[in-house]
This record gives sequence, C-alpha cells and structure tokens, in this order.
Amino acid sequence: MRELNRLRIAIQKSGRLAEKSISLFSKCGLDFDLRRDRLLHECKEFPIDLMLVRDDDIPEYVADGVCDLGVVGENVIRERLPVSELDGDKRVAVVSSLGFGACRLSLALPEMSPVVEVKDLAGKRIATSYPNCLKNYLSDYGIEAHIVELSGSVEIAPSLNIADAVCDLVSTGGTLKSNGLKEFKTLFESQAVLIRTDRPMSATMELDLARLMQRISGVQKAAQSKYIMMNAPREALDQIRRIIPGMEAPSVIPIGTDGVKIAIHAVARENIFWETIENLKGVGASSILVLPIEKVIE
Ligand code: PRT
Ligand code: ZN
Repeated sequence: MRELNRLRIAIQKSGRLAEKSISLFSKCGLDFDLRRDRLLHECKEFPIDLMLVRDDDIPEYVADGVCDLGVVGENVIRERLPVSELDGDKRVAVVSSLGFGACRLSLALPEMSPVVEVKDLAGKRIATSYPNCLKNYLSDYGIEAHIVELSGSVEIAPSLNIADAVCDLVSTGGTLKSNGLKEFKTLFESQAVLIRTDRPMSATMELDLARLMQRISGVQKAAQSKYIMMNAPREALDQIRRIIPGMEAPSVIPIGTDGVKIAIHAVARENIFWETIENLKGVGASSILVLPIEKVIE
C-alpha cells in the first residue's frame, strides 16, 4: 500500500545517473537512509521516499503511478514511451532539466564507410539499443534499414561484421574513436530530467513538489553563480560591469575618505574564467576573490 501524502521518486540504482541524483537531493537538504536490503528509502526531513531501480523502468513506473516522480535521461523517455503511448493513458511530463548526464544519440560509421548522406543508409544494417528512436528518425527521411537490436556494446557490431553503422549514446566520443567509428549524425541531445506522473496528486503532495522544485532551482542557480569581491578605482566601475558576465546590481563600498577607491561585491550569474580576472586586473581591480555560492533563493 502507498503511504498517503509521501512523494515517491524513482532514481537509477547504480550507473551513470545514480550518484548525481542522490547528490542533487542531498544538496537540497534531503538525506536518505540508503540500506541495500530495501526497495524504498525514506527521507526523515521531508515526505519523500526514493525507489532505486533500473533506469529503463523509470518512465513506466512514473507513467503507471507506481512512483510520482523520476530522474532519468531524456533518451530513455524517448525510447520507452514513444509518442503513440503518450496519446494513451501512459503519460509523464518533464518538470525540469537537471543539468547532468549530458549525452547525445548519434549515428556513427566505420572510418572507411561509403555512406555520405542519411539516405545512403537505406537497406544497411544498423546496430542500436534505441530501435524506436532510430525507426522514427529513418522514417522522417522515408528510408528503411535493418535494425540490429543489441542491449549493450553496440560499438563493436561493425568490427564483428553484424552491422554497417551504429546508433548509440555518445558523450566524449572516446568509445566511438577507439572502435574505429566516426560520428555521422546526431538524432537528439539528452540530459537527466525530473519527470512527474500525469495522474492527479493530492494538494499536499503538489505543495511538497513545489517546495522540492524551489530547492532544486536554488541549487541549480547556485551552481551557475559565483560571488565576486574586489577593490577597484571608482572610475573603472562601468568597465567592470561590462567585464563580469551576468553581474547584477553590485554593492559598492567606498574605501577611505577621498572616494577614489571602492570595494565591489557582486553575484555573477555565470562562471568566472581566468580571462575575466585578467581583464578586471587590466582596468585596475586588485584583491579579487571569487567564491562558490551554496544556495540562491529569490
Ligand atoms: O543498469 P541500468 O539499466 O540502470 O543502467 P544502464 O547501463 O542502462 O545506463 P548507464 O548507467 O550506462 O547510463 C544511464 C544514463 O546516463 C543514460 O540513459 C544516459 O541518459 C546517460 N549517459 C550520459 C550515458 C552516457 N552519457 C554515455 N556516454 N549513457 C551511456 N553512455 C555510454 C554509451 O552508450 C557508450 O557506450 O558511454 C559510451 C560512450 O561514452 P563516450 O564518453 O566514450 O562517448
Ligand atoms: Zn538501462
């Protein structure tokens, strides 16, 4: 039986998204009692339980209402809940992108492949773990190919001579390269997203979801922001505003009595790179400090 008014979130048990999903919740102040022998892991401070499962099952669990929310790659949603099912009662909605697990689903070819355009793939053998996404892509081009469905190690299929091309997830491109393959076309870009069930939730659960979203947004904004402090000649203030990316109204504090020098404290909404610091020094800034921000609540 489901416990009333507790949000249940499905996340990957182990794999590329597992640690980052837990870490996101931990930055939101949610700690879980992660005991191996349990399916559900309770958060004491917030009415949330985590369910640790294989990533492929997450869209279905959320669509079926077994869980209210899930953290999963967009690639898995696209593959597991094709458009036709979204028209039925198997619905999930993306609540927010989470900024980790970035990758892309791409077609790749052996270095010496004669394929030049997508239409040259007609009649070829393409190995993939993403048959639905691949079928949709090929049908957009009005071509048919032999889809060789594999559950893993797709990249070795051409060297085993069971495929002429592959369609697989890529992040650095290292796996393709070390298997003598070159990236050919990107079907779509993907990252981890928070999904929710389309089924109605109680008012209490909706409020808890809104609280959770506010915390996630605070963590995401903090990750992109930096707090910057420096001393500078007052006459350089306008130039400094232009140099610092996404700087909001800075606090300007006079140093000494003659008003020539000021201290500037500001939040920059983007990362501060070494070039920015060098440019600040170039207009006379000194004692420059760049600090990470833990939370941003507006
Ligand atoms: O056991 P379970 O079913 O839960 O996990 P899994 O083995 O199916 O998934 P896992 O942990 O490998 O990946 C989980 C999710 O991470 C994926 O669904 C994507 O959303 C995301 N992700 C991000 C990736 C990659 N980057 C990635 N590079 N998933 C897989 N890869 C693989 C890719 O398939 C290829 O084999 O890594 C290789 C390519 O990497 P590069 O860096 O060499 O290009
Ligand atoms: Zn999986």
